[in-house]
Amino acid sequence: MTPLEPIDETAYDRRRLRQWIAGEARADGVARRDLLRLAAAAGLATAVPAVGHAPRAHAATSPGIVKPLPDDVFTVRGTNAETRFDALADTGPLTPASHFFVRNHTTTPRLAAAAWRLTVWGDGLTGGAREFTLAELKKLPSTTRTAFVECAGNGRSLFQTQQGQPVPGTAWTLGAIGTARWRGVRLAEVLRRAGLSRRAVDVMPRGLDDDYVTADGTNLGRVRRPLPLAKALDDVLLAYEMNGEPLPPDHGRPVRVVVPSWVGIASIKWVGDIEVSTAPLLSPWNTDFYRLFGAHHPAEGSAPLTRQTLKSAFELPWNATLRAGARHRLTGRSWSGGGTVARVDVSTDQGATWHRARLHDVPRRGSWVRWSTDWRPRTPGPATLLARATDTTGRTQPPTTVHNTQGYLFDAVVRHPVTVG
Ligand SMILES: Nc1nc2c(c(=O)[nH]1)N[C@H]1C(S)=C(S)[C@@H](COP(=O)(O)O)O[C@H]1N2
Ligand SMILES: [Mo]
Repeated sequence: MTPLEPIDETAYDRRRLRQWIAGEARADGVARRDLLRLAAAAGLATAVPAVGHAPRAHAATSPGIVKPLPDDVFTVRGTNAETRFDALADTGPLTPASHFFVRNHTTTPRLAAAAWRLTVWGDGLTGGAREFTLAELKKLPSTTRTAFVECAGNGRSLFQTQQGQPVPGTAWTLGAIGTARWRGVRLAEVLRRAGLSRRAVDVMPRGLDDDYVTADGTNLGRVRRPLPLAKALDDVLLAYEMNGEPLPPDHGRPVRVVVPSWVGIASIKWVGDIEVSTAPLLSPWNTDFYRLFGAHHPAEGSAPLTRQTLKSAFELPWNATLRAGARHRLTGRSWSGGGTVARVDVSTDQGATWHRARLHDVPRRGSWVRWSTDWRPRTPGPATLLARATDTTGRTQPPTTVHNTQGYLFDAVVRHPVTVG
């Protein structure tokens, strides 16, 4: 297959909008207000509401998650389960499925692998639709990749607790991330076998879980989000194994998409079909959600989110008690969707002085690094721990994150409270 030129994302997005304006985009399930907003982004509409429509957390009584969610590992938040960062201290670079966070828009479906089919379809194929069974996918050349999956809203609650900016949505602390070794077939391989047209620009994987209905009763259909072809052909996997085991039900059994370094929503679980299109595709997950809205962003919203940002976390509970006069080994992790982590600095004195932490992993793209530093606190009382990562693109975690209405991509240095007792 001929390698494609890397695509400039800004130019790509502009082209996507132009095509949409020309009436070419398919927009099932996209509310009219979002289409208006996109039109405004291209400078074509005059009066357009500038306020982002923020989704509210849905009221779920049962999480709909299959695996056990012990209290010492998870915090249940609606239909989702957040990993406690202190519980990762016992794990290596790979997060066992027993500890991996779950983000479900609805509930985990129980799909029989033998009956499952992947349908690849759309006008971006040279022939008709093509179906693959799981057995067929497993016969194709396999690829194994270590990659984190992280929710774009990871760290969202810190907008409120650290910056006094309330934002709606799941109130994650820092545990909406896990790293696994995914095995599967490259999406590029499957698209090639399905007969990819040179005119294709977007692919849209869609999940087999239930339709997502917002709190105000709008049915947005099944979870789906378009992916530019350049990324789809680069490092995206259709994964059927996680850490050497068949995918667990909660993480997409039998097959999920894994989009390394990108916001978690791109990594569609329980994938049932993939549309391949010669026109840009839209879904609420790239128009209404997963863009930045608010006073500091374009009135029509930012471009759809792609790469994750830069973060660090201590493997300690919030308000942990550390004995005065003793030497403590502080451990944590840092990760970046942009480059690899180049260094991590830790401060125990409100940022007056910083000490370089020891890195325990070779930094790799799409993964995290574990780090540690020693601390002997002297004075009993409250203290704050800060960890600040710098990545190979030269970015360093800032003191504050620019607000956005849906609380995505929090990247500021987190003020982790502890008590010296
Ligand atoms: N079909 C489907 N895919 C999905 C979701 C979903 O609800 N349904 N949630 C997405 C979101 S928002 C995230 S952050 C990741 C979470 O993956 P995990 O539950 O395996 O940790 O899956 C993504 N893929
Ligand atoms: Mo997410």
